[in-house]
Amino acid sequence: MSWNTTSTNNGSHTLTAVATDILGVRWNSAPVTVTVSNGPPPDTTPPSVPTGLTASAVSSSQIKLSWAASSDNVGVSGYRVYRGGTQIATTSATSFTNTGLSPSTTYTYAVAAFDAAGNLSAQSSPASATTPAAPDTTPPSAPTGLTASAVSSSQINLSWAASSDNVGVSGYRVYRNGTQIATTSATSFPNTGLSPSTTYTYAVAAFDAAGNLSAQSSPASATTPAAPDTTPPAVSITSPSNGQTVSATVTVTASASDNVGVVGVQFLLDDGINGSAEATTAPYSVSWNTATASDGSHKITAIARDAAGNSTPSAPVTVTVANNAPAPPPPPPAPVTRFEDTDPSVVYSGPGWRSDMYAALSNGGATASDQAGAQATFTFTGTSVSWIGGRWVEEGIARVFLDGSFVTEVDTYSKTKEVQVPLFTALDLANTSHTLTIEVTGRKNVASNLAFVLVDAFDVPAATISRLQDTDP
Ligand SMILES: [Ca+2]
Ligand SMILES: [Ca+2]
Ligand SMILES: [Ca+2]
Ligand SMILES: [Ca+2]
Repeated sequence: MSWNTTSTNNGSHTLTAVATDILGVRWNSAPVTVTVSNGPPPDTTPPSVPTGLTASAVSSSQIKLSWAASSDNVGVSGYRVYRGGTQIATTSATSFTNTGLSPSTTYTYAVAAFDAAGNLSAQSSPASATTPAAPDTTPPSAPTGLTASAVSSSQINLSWAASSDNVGVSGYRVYRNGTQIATTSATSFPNTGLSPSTTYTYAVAAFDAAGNLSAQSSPASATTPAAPDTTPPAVSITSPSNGQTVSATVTVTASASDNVGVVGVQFLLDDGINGSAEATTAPYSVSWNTATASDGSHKITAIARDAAGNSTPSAPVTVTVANNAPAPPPPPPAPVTRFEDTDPSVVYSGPGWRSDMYAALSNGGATASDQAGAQATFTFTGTSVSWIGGRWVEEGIARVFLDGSFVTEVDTYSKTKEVQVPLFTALDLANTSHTLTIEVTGRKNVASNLAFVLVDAFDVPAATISRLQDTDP
């Protein structure tokens, strides 16, 4: 017969064979002692399902898992790790680090426990984690096309072409003469506060969010221009001098200087109405025909300007223009001797002479005639003589003779009454005896009512000698 010892407890057992004969008599054999020794009963119970699974990304390529230990009737041998439903590892620990992952990717894990008999638990609840993006270690491309241009004496503007980057350009560092002076997110930069007439050299480099910095661009240089000129020239007139009397054509000259350079000097007469052409080279001078100005006091001003348009007027110089000979001073009034119409030196001939008496006349009276041919002849000694008469609406035309020679006619008509008027004067006579004859013509202006000619007096200035000659006696 066959004996399955596994149905018997391990240990010592006595085996006895019993025979029964035909008569039913039992005959026992001598006992045999055996020891049953079988292993424990086979384990068919799987471990408990793992719980508490957590997944956390520790880098862009690693996720760490951990979970609570399972239990088992005999003992947990280990755990299977699944990713996306596929076993990727076994471990006896309750944690696992999954390496070699892709960045920015979500992974889902589960674990199951197994025992030594190969019993496998169900999979745990899943846990997921996402790897972070891979760190950026690639710098942007170096900027190209850098240009620098001076826009003023204190500012240079930079611009360049944008760099590229595997992730993205965050900004640019700007270097001047090798030293970083700024960062900017733009592709241009105005560098202000510079010194005039100075050359500056620039470069730029791009950086990304991870702090990777590109190589510097090729350098670009620019030179600031000189500072603008805001200082006007200084100018003064050197000729003519203040107070000088000028005539004909004179040269007007100015001295001018400037921090940069005098472009030209213009001269203005008086209020600048008459400006000269501009003198553009030193000595700054123009020719001035003073006859184009009136005689008398004039003011000359010079205005100097520089290339930047700054200008200054000089202090004015006042000159006296004198092109016309001054009028000779009037001779001192010579004493005049008046001879009345009644003086014996006056001889009347011809018709019609009569006296007119009223206060406005010289010495209160005059002698008049309206008859043609009537003459009054005055004899005197002197170098000049004046016939003193009157004009009115009753007065006519006289003829005047000097030393017997006809000189002129005198119309003594006037719409208003004028008395003691010099009606005729003879000058520059030889200083000898002369006659002055007044002849009544009987004719008259058509406007006049009558033809009277009035003889009121004669004036004879004393002879004057203006200049003594060495030939004079
Ligand atoms: Ca088990
Ligand atoms: Ca990068
Ligand atoms: Ca200047
Ligand atoms: Ca008189």
